[in-house]
Amino acid sequence: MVAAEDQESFFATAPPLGDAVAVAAELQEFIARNSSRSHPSEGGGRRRIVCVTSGGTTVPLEQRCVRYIDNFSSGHRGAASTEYFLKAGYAVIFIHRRGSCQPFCRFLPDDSFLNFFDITTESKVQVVESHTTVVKKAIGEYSKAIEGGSLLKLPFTTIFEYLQLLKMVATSMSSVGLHGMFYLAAAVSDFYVPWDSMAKHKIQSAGGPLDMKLSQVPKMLSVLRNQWAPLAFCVSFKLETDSEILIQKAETALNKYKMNVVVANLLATYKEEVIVVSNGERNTIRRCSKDEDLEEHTIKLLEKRHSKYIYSGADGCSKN
Ligand code: 9Z3
Repeated sequence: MVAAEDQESFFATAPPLGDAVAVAAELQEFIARNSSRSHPSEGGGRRRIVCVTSGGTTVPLEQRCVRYIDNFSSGHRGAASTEYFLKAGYAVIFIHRRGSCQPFCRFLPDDSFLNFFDITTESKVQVVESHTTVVKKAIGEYSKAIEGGSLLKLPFTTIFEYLQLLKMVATSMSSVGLHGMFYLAAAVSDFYVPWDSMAKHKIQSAGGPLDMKLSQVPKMLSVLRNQWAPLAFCVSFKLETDSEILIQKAETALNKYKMNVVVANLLATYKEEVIVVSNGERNTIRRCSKDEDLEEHTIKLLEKRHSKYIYSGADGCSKN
């Protein structure tokens, strides 16, 4: 259990989000507009809203930050999952690390971006013929999501920004009830330097080796489940490097934080395979070829589980 004081002190001492008022207004508007729509899949009902978190959080070592600790995540999982949630009719709040992989941009090359363009004879720039189809498709799908008001993107960099955004989204989504989902794919720091004990200026090397004690980041999953959005369908991720402990750790998270589903993955194989762990069930999802997205199958399975959860009033797919 999270000690309530740890959680309160985290938020009380964190540097406040610069644009909190604007973000809160944007969120309220997004949630109100989407909840008044109907869900396009079979059975209809209220529009479902999912909060997808994506990318790694940083832990600054200095208030005027020169150095920071980072977490492993490109944001690919979250970006791909967002595309499949949109396809399934969900409205998506995409809380993502600044600069990480974005929905509908996964195909863009990291280091040869300019190879996508040509200067035409009229001195205009255009996408090269061989990439036109894929770029057109991506622009079409992205514009549909943005213009249709189904995708809201909220960026973070630090663990402080991430947890404040998650809290803001979760408390705003409590009105969505059973139709809300959290899909927590972001790689979240376990250890951090509390803001009030952090060096104000760049740590100097003249003082010799750095001896630093990190505090534990309060586990917010149980707060999310118990206080912020108690009715939402909650999916968290468990990343391990040791296959011997993966499932046991996923099951512990499932029970301890009362998640509906924990998606377990290993660093060595996370692009090829995930194990979807829920109360009494384990489903291994493997991709057959590199052209296939693991997330397509994962989101289909989660959509079905979420439907069952909604139609049985949360009991059919027990909160554990
Ligand atoms: C994951 O396990 C994601 O699947 C990956 C995706 C980060 C591996 P990429 O963004 O990678 O496609 O490059 N995310 C959760 C990692 C995490 O921090 N989980 C915590 C834990 O394992 C629980 S919230 O303790």
